[in-house]
Amino acid sequence: NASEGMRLINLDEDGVDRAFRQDVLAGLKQVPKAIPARWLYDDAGSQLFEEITQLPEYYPTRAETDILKTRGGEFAELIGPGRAVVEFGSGSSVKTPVLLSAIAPAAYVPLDISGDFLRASSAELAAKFPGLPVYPVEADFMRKVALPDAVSDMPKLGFFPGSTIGNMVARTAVDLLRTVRETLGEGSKLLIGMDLIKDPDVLIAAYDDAAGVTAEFNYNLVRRINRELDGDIPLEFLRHEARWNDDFARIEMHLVAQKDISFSVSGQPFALAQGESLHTENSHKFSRRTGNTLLLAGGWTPTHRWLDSKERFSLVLADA
Ligand code: AVI
Repeated sequence: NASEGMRLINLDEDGVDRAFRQDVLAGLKQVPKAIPARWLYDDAGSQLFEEITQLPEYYPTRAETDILKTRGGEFAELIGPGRAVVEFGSGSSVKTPVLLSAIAPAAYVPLDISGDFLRASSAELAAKFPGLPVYPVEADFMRKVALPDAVSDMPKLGFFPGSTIGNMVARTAVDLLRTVRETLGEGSKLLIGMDLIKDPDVLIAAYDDAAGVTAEFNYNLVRRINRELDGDIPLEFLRHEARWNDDFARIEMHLVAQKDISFSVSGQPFALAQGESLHTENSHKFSRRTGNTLLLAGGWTPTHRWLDSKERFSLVLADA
């Protein structure tokens, strides 16, 4: 009947919630238990990530900004003016203006899955660059995106900062790089941030800061599960842990049970034994070679590479 149909349609349209529930329930049934890192970023999580980027231990944001600020002349020479800059993610209020000032682009196209974030950051940027056409596109860039007609004849520069590529396992990262190449087309370039392998103590401090902001970022996922998926996970018995996985060259975030616990999520029962963990994020780190190999596998030929003055982070320029 009609009302039944409406209810079903409403449920179907509630796509995010369904995907969240499905990912969390599937992840809790996995061995070892793991939840995809994308669910860390609700409003509270995005706010906490912004705070993380300001922490003394979290060097990637400062290091990448340092490269952008000091190498503007080289970017201008290698990239040239008149490109449409297509940013994967809705843009940082600091990094994006530095790049745009350096290379004199013909247009700026931020892509983001969150329309609210996208509109706010696009308005801010348009105010800073009054002559620059800005065409925000609300889209999931894990799939090929149709760019606005206005930029179809312009050469493109993809900008993918922050080492966000490192939050994906290699298979997903390669799929994304190939999709990015399809979105941008032949003759385009890509400027991508890749965090570097370094002393594990430095890495662990960056993901387990003294002020406990990264721990809060991790705990926020549990709060979100409890709130949105009717869970009763006892957060007081979970401890944030940043672990260096040397075989896979990545920092992992975990929530480790301090004693045997049982709980339910969406009416389904689960348990964690003492010492068992819920794996919530990977942040892969790269060497020159592993970074280049990943780009090549994704269809991009690296041509130039820059490090910050303390050699903690890399920005790589590649050709499609
Ligand atoms: C967004 N991403 C690149 C961050 C990183 O460093 O992997 C997310 C993050 N997780 C904990 N701290 C920061």
